Amino acid sequence: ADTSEEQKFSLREVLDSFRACLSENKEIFIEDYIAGWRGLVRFLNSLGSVFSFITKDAVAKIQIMGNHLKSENREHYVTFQSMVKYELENEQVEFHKRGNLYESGCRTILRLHRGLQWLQLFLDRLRTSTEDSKTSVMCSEAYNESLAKYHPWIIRKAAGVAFCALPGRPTFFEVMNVGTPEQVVAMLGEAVPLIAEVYNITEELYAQHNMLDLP
Ligand code: 1Q0
Repeated sequence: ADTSEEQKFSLREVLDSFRACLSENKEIFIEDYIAGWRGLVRFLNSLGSVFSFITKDAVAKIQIMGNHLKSENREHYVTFQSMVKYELENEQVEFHKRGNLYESGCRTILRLHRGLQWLQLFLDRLRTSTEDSKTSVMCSEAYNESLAKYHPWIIRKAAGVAFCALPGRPTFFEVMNVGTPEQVVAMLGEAVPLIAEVYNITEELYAQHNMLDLP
């Protein structure tokens, strides 16, 4: 097959990864979750270099998790649940102050998890939007309800600038590479509850272990 075609983003494959990350007994597979994030980053990068300060941090976190997946401890980094158990038992989680465990899987996933909440809110707005809705407005509303509360002023400011560079809804739908606007909306109708489920399971796991504020 033509490789340029293979590398083309499609929301479908991101959706497939997030679907595959959910196990039957509601555990979350790290490898598929990270694959979902790789697809999202690829999408955002295809929209232009204004977003590279956003993707840079996401890529760094994907890389940290990739290292865990390849490490000698990889047997513990299969699901979020096994990772949490392993890192807690081996004192690999810092609860009060950021120290030298910057590469802890738990704190790293927590950052992506907060990003997933933004995604869920944004995609839901996109799903219910009309032709003349502004992506930048939907994006910043979703951001203000999620990630913004964890970011200092300077990042919020820079994020606001980046949002203004987002393409309009028609272009956005096209780049998603799913089909007609109706097909995009149908796909989003599938994506939103799925992402919400992944988000809710993670949120509950982190809450159980008092890990929602890891530094
Ligand atoms: C389309 C625009 C996407 C905007 C997403 C919100 C971006 C918020 C701005 C994030 C700035 C990141 C700068 C660094 C932040 C870190 O300090 C922070 C904390 O980490 P640490 O190690 O310092 O404690 N990191 C984070 O908060 C991580 C945030 C990750 C969010 C990355 C979101 C990237 C999303 C990409 C997907 C876009 C797909 C759009 C639509 C998809 C349609 C199929």
